[in-house]
Amino acid sequence: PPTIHLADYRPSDHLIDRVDLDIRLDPHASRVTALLALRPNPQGKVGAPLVLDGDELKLVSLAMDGEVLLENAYTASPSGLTIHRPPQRPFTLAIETEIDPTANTKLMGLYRSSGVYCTQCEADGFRRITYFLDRPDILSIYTTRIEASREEAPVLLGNGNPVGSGDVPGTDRHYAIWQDPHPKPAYLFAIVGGRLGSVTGRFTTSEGREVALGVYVEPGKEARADYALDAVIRSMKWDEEGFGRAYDLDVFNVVAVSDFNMGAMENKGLNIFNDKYVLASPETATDADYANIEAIIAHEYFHNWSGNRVTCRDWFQLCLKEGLTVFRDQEFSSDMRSRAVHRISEVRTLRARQFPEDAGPLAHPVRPKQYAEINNFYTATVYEKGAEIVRMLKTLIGEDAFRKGMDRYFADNDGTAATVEDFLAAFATETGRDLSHFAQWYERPGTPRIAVTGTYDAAAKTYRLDFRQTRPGAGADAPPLVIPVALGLVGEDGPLAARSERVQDGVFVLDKAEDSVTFESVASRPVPSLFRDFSAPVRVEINQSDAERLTLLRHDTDAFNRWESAQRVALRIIIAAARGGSETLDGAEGFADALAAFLDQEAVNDPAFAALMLALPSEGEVASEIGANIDPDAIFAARRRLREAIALRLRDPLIVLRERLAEPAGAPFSPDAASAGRRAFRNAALDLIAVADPDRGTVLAREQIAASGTMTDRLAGLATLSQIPGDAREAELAAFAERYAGEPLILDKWLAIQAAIPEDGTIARIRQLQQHPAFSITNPNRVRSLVGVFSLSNPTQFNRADGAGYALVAETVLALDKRNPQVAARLLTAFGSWRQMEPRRRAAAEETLRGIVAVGGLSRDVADIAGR
Ligand code: B3K
Ligand code: ZN
Repeated sequence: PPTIHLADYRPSDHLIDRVDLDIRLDPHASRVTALLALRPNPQGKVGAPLVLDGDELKLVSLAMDGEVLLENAYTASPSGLTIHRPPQRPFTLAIETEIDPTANTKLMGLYRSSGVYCTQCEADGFRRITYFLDRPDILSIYTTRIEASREEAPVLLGNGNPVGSGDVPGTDRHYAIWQDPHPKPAYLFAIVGGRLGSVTGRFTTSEGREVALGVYVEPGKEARADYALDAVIRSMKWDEEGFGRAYDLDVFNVVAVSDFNMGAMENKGLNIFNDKYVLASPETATDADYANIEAIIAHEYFHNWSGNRVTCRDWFQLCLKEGLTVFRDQEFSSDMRSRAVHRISEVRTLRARQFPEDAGPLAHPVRPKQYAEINNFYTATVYEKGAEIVRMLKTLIGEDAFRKGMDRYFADNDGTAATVEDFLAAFATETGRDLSHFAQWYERPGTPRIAVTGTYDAAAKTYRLDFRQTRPGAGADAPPLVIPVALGLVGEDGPLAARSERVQDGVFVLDKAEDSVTFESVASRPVPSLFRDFSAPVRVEINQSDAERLTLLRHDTDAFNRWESAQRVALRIIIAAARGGSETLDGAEGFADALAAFLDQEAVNDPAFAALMLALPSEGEVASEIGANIDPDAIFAARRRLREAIALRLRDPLIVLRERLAEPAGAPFSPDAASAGRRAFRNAALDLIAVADPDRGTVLAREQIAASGTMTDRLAGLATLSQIPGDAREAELAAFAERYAGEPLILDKWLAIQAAIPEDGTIARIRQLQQHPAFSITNPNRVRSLVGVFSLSNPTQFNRADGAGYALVAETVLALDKRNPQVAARLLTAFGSWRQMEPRRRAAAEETLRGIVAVGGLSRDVADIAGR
C-alpha cells in the first residue's frame, strides 16, 4: 500500500467553510445530501482540481451553485470525486449519496448497532458518508438535519445544539436539526438515531452556561447509566478547576452502542461509547469497569479542548490530542483516586503494552514520520508514551509554568489545526526555554536505557551517581534525550537529607549521553531512589542488591519506588530461576519476609497499595525484561514457583487480613477507591491463599461467588477458581454462564477468564466457545474478550511451541478481516514480539505471519501490520 509521509504535508488547495447535511436514515438506503460551501485556499495551488475523498460511496446527484454538473466536468468513483476545473471563487457543491448502514460491517462511517444508527468518523470514516476533503485541517461549521422513521428512531442526536424538530407531514417520519457553531474537522462529525433510553442531568459552567446532559443507552438499562453521568459532571468541573477549560455548548450527550471498534469517540457534543465503558451497576460491573468508565468518560470529555477546540493539522500529530488527553485523564483519575496507586497502574500499562511495542517491528516514534494505514497508529506509543512526554515536560518546567503554557497553547491555537511544534512553542514562549532538544522525544522510537553506577566516598562523605543513556538501535551519533530524573537518597533507617547543586526540586536533568551528580554531606552509604514516580519512560540498569532494594521498599518516601523496588526483586528472582531452571529460588525467602513485614504494617491502612505489592510482574513483563530468546514456559514456571513460595509464607497473615478487611454485612456498595482497594486486597489475598492451598482456595472462592453482591468479588472468585483444574471450576463456569445468559458484557468477562487459563486444553476450549451463543465474530467486544485476551494474557498458550496458538489467532484475524479490518489488524499486533521468542517459537510465528501475508485480498490494515 502507498505510504504517506509527514514531510509531504501541504495545505489543501480548497477550504470548506460550511457543511449543510440532510441525512434521511433508512436501514439499507440512507440518503445523504451535503451542501458544501467551498472556496480556494489562499495557501493552496491556484487552479488545482478539487479532489474529494470517498470510500464505498454511491453518487446519486451532483450540482454546483445550484446547477446540475455536466458529466465531463467531474469524475466520480466509490473512492473519490474530482471536479476538474473548480471556480476560482467561492462556490457550492450539492452532493447526494446513498449508503447502506446495515451492510456496513467495518463500523466506520454510518452503521447500525443492534438497530441503532450511529457513526464513527475518526480517522477517515466521514468519506464513507459523503465525498469530502476528509483531513483534519479542513475546519467547517456544520448544520445537520436528520430524518428517520419515528418508530425506528424516536431519538435523533447530532453535534452542537438542537435548533429544530418536527414531523414530516404525510409520513411516519420525523426530523431534528442540529447546529454546531464551532468549526470542526470531519472526523468529529456524528449522528445517532434509534430507540434509546436516557438519564439526564444539568451542569452550570464557570462561565454561567446551563448545559443539558444526557447519557443514552439501550432501553431498560437506564439504571446502569448513572455512574457515567456522574463522571461527566465531575469531569466538567475538574477541567474548569485544573485547566480553566469550560464547556462550550448547551448540550452534552453520551451514547452507548454495543458494536464499536474501540473504547469511545469524542465527537463534538456527542460522544459515542462502546457500551462496556458506560454501563455499570454493582451487580454487573467490576471495580475495574467503574475506574475505566470514569477515565474514558473524562478522556473523551477532555478532548473537547485538547482535540476539538484545538485539533490536529494532520494525522502525524495524533499524539498532540491523544498523548495530551491521556495525560489529562490520568491526572483526573489520580485526583479522584489514590495518586500513587494510579501511577503504578499507568506504569504497568506502559510496560505491558508500550515497552514491547517499542522493542519490536511495530515500533514508531510518538510522532510517526510515515504510515500506510493511520488507523494502525492509535497505539500505546502515541497514547501512553505520548502522555509520558507531557508529564516529563511538566516535571522539567514545574507546575505553574506548565499551567501557564497550557493556557497559552489553548489561547494561541483555539479554532485551529495545530502541530507538536505549536504545542512546544507555547511552553517555550511562556518559560523562555529552548525546548528543541526536548522535542527529540517525539521523533525517536525505542525505550532509552539508563545505566547508573553509584560511588560512595566515606572519607569525603560524598556520593556520586554516574548516568549513561543509550537507545537500542540508535547510532553513536544519535542525539541524547532530555531526561528528568527525580531522585533522592535513602539510608538504612530512612530518607537521607543530601544536597547537590545539580538537583533542583528533587530533579536532576540528564541531557547528555553521560553525566554525573555528586551529593555532599552524605553521612553513610546510601541507597539511591531513582526515577521517582517513574519520572521518565526509560529502563534503568543499576547494580543493586536485593537488600538495597528492600531498604527502598521499607524507607523510601516515594510510593512508586517502594512498589518498584519490590517488583525489581521479584523480577530478578524470576529471571534467575527461568534462566537457571534451578529448583531453588535464590532470595525468595528474604523477599517473602519483606512482604510479610510490609503487610503487617500497611495492609490495613492502604489495602489498594498492598494489593499491588502482592502482584508479581506479569509473564509479559518478565519476557520484555529478558528481551531475547524467550521461553514462555520457563518464565511461567519460574514465576509460579516464586508465587508459591510467597503464598506459603503469607498464607496465615493473608487469611487474617482478608477477614479483617471484609465489608461489614449490609454495608452499601460504593465504587469509590477506598472500597475498591479493600476488595482488590481481599481478592489478591484469595488468589495467593488458593496458590498455597488449592482446596481451601476452592472453598473460599465458591463461598465468595455464592455470597457476594458485587461483580468484582464474584468474578475474582471465578478467576481464582479458573486456575484450579477440576469439577468445581467447570461447575462454577457453567453456573455463571447460565446466571448471566442475556448479559453480553458480563459474558465477555466469562469468555476472558477462560481464554486466559494457562493450560493445554485452552485452545480446544476457545474453539468450543467460538461456537457458544455468547460469542459472535461480528461484535468487537466478543472477539477481544476471547481471542484478544488469549493473545495478550495467555503467553504460554498463545506462544505454544507447536504454533497452535499462533494458528488460532491468525485464523480469527483472517476470518475477521473480510468484515472488520480495523479490529482484525489490532488483533494481529499480538505478534509484535515474535522476534524475541526462542528459535522454535520464532519459526512458528514467522511461518504463521508469512501465511497471512500470502493470502490474497487482505485489507490495507492487516497487510500493513503483517508486512511490518
Ligand atoms: N479518538 C478516538 C480514537 C479513534 C480511533 C480511530 N481508529 C478515541 C480516543 O482516543 O479518544
Ligand atoms: Zn483520545
